Amino acid sequence: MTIEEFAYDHPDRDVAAFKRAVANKLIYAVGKDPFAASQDDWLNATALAVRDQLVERWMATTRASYAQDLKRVYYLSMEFLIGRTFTNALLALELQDIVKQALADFGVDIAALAEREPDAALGNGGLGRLAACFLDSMATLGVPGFGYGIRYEYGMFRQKIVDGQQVETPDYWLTRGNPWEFQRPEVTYRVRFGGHVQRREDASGSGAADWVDTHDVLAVAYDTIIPGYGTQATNTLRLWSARATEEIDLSAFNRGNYMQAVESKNHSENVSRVLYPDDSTASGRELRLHQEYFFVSASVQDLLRRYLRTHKTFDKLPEKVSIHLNDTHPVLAVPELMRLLLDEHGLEWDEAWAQTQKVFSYTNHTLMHEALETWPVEMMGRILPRHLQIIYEMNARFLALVAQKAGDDVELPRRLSLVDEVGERRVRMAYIAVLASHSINGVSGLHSELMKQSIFADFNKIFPERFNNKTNGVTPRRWLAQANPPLAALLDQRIGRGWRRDLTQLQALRPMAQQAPFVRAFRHAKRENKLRLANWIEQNMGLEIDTDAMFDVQVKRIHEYKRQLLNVLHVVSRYQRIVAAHESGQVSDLVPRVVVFAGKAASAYHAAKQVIRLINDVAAVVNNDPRVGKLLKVVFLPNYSVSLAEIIMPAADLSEQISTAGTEASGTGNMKFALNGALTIGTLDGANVEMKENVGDENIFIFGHTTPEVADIRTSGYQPRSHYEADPELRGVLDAIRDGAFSPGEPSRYQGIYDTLVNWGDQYLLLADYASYVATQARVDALYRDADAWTRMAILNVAGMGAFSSDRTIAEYAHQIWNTKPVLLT
Ligand code: T68
Repeated sequence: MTIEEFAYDHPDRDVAAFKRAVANKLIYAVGKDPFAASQDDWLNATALAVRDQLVERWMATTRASYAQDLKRVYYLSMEFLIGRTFTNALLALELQDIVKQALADFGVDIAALAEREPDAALGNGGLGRLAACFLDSMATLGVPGFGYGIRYEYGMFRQKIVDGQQVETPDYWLTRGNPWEFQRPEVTYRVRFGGHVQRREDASGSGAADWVDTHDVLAVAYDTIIPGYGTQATNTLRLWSARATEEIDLSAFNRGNYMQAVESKNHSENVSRVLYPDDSTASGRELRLHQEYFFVSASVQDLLRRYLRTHKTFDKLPEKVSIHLNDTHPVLAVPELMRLLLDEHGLEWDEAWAQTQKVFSYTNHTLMHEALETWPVEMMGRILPRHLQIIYEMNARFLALVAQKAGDDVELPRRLSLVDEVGERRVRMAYIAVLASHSINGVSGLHSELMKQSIFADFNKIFPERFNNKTNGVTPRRWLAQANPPLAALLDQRIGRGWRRDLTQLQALRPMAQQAPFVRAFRHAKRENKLRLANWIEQNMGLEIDTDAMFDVQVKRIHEYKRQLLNVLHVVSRYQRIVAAHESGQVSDLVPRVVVFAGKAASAYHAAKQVIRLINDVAAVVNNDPRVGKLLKVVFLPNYSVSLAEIIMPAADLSEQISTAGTEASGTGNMKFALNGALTIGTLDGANVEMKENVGDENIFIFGHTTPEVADIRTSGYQPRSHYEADPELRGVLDAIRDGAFSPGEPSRYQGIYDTLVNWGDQYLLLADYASYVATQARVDALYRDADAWTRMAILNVAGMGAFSSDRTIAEYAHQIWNTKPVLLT
């Protein structure tokens, strides 16, 4: 029997067949008697049965892409924030109903099972989640793509809130096994560190060298199938796990030092142990450099091996291989490819460099100076001596070229050098990315412009043709079809099912905003989603909330530039108004709101942790003040994650996207909210600008200073006190925070926040945007009072979100950067 016959003999596409498949997995793969099986056993068995069906597609796709000799895209990313896989796989296979029924026949509730699956939280935030949406879109569009990353044993930390403060606990997500991955012990590469470089004896001037006396770690592949939606096409996410080259250090063992023998093994395997939980900051730790090199070395070795299976020379490398750098974290892939071409495959420098430049492309995700990665020359020379040499050589050749173009600008070579010579010498990773890539993109129109004007201004003069924009997007499968069943069902009924693969079909909703029955049905769907979140909050936090109140939501990493603190100031102003009205015998005319926050702070980021604490302190006071009643509730949902976002996004009425203009590269939460029928209050920052263009100026609440205005305030000298003094309400808010109104046990707790905002002037100009923010919030209230007008606007937001599918983004990458063709499947 051929594999096809075997596979298609067991299509498992009816309930009875699927039940047999699950029972088989439970007994023979999980090893459990159905009578003794736990929920987790059922989940694993069902996942394995579902996975079988993906495997068939996977093999067909792999075979087709070899047969068609297609160009492959390798998406290198330190982070893939996938979340759960079970429901997503069912959606891709259109198996929800069959699996639900099959499990029900066994007395197992599919929803409860799905809840047991841990999130694969192998990322911090936007950058990692974007990579996950991109994998989904690449598979859906048939782009032959591989994600390459690290199989962290510990993902993003779990956040607990203890006495109002963030406490981090480890996320050992593999405890109960991972039924979705295939371990590939035969796909193992040696990754070398340390040692020193010897000029190769026989290498007369070719530049090749030998890297010797290294300390080595093995990289073992683990593959996860990434299914496309509405296609047989699948892709692969290949994550590397570190293994020691020897199980134990024999010499230590023979000396009788067992502990030391095991320690060295542990040391090697630490490389893939834990995700760095620092978002938007460069962390200078040595282990991070090891991680970066570990995964790019394994990935580049792997993709070269795949290429060499069907090619004898490297002439066609750029025709068959595209390597995309998701931010600078994988930039060492550049000197690694050069090293392999020069030292292992004997190419001359010019030839190797020409191919390298055609292969690489790079996405920048931040302009913040503190987030731009640099590594001390000393450290790089110690850990990666050969790579440092190659970087020096790249730099010397580049600066020779720059010198020709510099003219009177004698400072230009210093500014453009790959090595920052000021103070401790450091390698500028972003500059290597720009120099080695044929395409450099930002992630929103505004961000891409600012990128050319600021951090890469000099490069933009030399290589203007390399710079471009690719506005981010989100996958409609997870962020609408899966997360929002009530709205998805309504859309299916009114505009058909095609939006899952072509999000622009949402346009058809526009006229329906004027149809009363549709408006009612849309509001009904929103209400169901609000109830789901309210239930979650009641069950997990014991807090009862009113689903008629406006759900005003800000969920994202906690960072000063994102200005959760501005939101808190507004919350406190509402609280004070409610109390003042109450004290004077009136009832406030404010619209009832539930203000929801969620997000993690980097463990060492004190200012962000203080914001979390303040939110919780404010919540404790507001939620327990009998004068407030239903008019205001403040909720900080602990442990924000992909699966929690799937509950939150559909339930929001108002989406807070309030970063200082010019700081948020794009944002993707902004898109998820609007796609699920929330209205946005936001600054003209990141992709908010393009959302406004797509939904119409009148359907979004824009406030605050623009990017050029922010720059003007900064150059002319920001005067926060003038805002404080001019606005009595703002003063009341800040004084209350300063004087311990929300921290009575420790009145000075928030003196620092006050000083930063009022006396020192924070970098993100909170007070400069306060008046405009609060005035705009009043307009939001006014609209919410007219439920039909609000819902009409929400519908128009959904209708305008077609452009923000990650399918559109990936189609642009594929056509304009990677130049790949889709796989054809019969
Ligand atoms: C985010 N960046 C941007 N960085 O902030 C966001 N950084 O505007 C954008 O929408 C998103 O990328 C996708 O383009 C990040 O999320 C990180 O997570 C990060 C992680 C490690 C080191 C530095």
